[in-house]
Amino acid sequence: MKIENLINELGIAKYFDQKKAHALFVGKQSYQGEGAGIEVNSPIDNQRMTQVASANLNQINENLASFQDAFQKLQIIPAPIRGKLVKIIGSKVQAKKNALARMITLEVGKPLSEAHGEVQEWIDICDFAVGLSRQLTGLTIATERYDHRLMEQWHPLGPVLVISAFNFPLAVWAWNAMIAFVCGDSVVWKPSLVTPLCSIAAHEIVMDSIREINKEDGGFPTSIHGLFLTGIKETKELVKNPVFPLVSATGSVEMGRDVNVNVAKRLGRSLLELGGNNALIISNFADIDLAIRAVVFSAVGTSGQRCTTLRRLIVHEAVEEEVIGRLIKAYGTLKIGHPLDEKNHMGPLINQMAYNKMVEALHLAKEQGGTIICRGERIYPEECAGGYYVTPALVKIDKDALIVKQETFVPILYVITYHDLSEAIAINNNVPQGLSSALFSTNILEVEKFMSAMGSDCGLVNINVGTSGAEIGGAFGGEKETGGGRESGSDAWKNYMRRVTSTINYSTKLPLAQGIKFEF
Ligand code: UN1
Repeated sequence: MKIENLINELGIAKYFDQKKAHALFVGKQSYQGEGAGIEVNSPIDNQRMTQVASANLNQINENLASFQDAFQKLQIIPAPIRGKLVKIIGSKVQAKKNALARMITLEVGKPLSEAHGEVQEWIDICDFAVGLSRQLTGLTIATERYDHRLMEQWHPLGPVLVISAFNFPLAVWAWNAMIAFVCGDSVVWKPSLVTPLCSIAAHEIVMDSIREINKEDGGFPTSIHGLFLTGIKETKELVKNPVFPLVSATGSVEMGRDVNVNVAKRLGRSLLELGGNNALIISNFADIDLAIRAVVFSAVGTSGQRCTTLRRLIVHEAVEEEVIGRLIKAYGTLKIGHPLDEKNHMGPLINQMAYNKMVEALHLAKEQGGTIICRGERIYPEECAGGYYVTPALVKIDKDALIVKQETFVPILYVITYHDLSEAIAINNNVPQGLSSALFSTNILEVEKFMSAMGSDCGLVNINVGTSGAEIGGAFGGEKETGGGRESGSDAWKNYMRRVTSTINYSTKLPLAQGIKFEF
């Protein structure tokens, strides 16, 4: 498939038709990048697809005021009308689903079926946000004073900076941006520079949708959305800028720590979705068939490059032999190769650096006493030899090995044995991260224990379901080094608004709270 055809189909060729590609998108205005050029290589074969430019800090700073202006206009548009915009976005995404999925596969290397799933997440969050646009409700609270009313209102917050990672180039931004729009916020997006084409395509869909809604409802400034293809240094400066009351960032713990410190210094709000080091427990009461299916998808889906990827399998000693035997068999049937070929289960790693990390982690695991059950080695599928394809690794290791506490963003699954459920829960919790967790068991006592306050300490707790593949309707995120943020469904929208507590006196007296007397 030719990248040019896909660029045309997504209507973004105009951003590449000059000597330098566009890198700064401020609503319908866009500017050529004055910063360094960025090669866009496909992980499929490591071949260059195109080149884009990056925006430098001067040109970024010159344009920031637009998002503040756009926010002022957006916040007075009624929320259900803001919802109409998101409804149009959802229908345009649906119409371009195939092209968007292909672009994800080309830029990230994930299998086409998973890429379709990612676009579906964008469509789903649009549906969710449209419904939400009529449900941004606040409480009315009983007041202690006569003839008073006490209530909460939720108002738009301001321009939101969204920083997203390479592995979900559309979905994670969409969780943020679609909700932010119905909440009345403008959005500035700094995507991973590994996936610039997906982000330009997404920006274009937002612009087309604004054009369309303005034909009937009018008043939507295009600068409610901006896209900055820019580097780490520039992003660090953006994070410090008080023009963004909220910074929502997805990526490594190291990046999140930096964002957190710099946003906290100016007393802004940050929403962090960082590393996971997710475990799945297979109890002696588990339906093993079901468990094996969940384990394989959770461990090797997206080549182990989801924050929800299963990295630690905690197996009861009574079923350990059976589980390992069946996993070896299942791993042996996996097809690894070109991600556009729908018979393949697994595509490449994102780049050489990821491959190097895999080699290093396997080396350390061995050094720390691990036994390699499935080797995890580089293979060279036909037609895509330059890409970094690997077979997934399975390593039996002690629960206290240091490597098990780290998130390595590749398909390595550590297998740990346990004796009783309390021990398994302790192992589940004994890592710095706290995103996703799962228990396979048909024993209600075990299930309830795992879900209780004394159970898993993660943000996502699954029973007889793998660690990855969360639906958008729930709040997504985790505890500890995962960062504590919650995105997408449930009441995550509250992050994107400011809460006002209002007290109204409809009497002719002025009673003071707490019964205080103050007469003069
Ligand atoms: C991520 O890897 O950052 O739950 C997000 C899942 C997907 C999203 C993962 N819905 O695996």
